[in-house]
Amino acid sequence: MKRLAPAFALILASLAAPVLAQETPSPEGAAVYFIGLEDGAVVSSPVTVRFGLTGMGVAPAETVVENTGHHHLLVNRAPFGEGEFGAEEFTLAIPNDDTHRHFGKGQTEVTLELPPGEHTLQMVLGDAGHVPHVPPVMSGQITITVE
Ligand SMILES: [Cu+2]
Repeated sequence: MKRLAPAFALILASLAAPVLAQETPSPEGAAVYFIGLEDGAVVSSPVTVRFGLTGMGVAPAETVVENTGHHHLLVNRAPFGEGEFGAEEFTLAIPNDDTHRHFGKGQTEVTLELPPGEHTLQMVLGDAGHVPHVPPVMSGQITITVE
């Protein structure tokens, strides 16, 4: 019986652990970035936005493979984590609307028609279920001006 004790303790410990939502970890150093588009850039519409990713791979939505994700582009909203839902949005599926564009087929660029004026852009990588990784892999928000 003595030899079974440690295993039994382990089972008890796992039963006592709280049930946590599944988180998708990101590896250290993973980053997304805009390729060839800098904060303050003055551009003309349509604007081609290219998504850079280092330290991870791109996989389509619903594809569960370690250290992968798909791109999301946030257009004209508060910086991620500072909007309506605050920091809670780091734990939620990214909404799917004009402000939150999903590239669930694994696309790495998009061409946007934008009216003249200032626009903000931010990239956030999402896991198979469109939830940001832990820690989140996202760019800073940039502001571009469309002439
Ligand atoms: Cu998505």
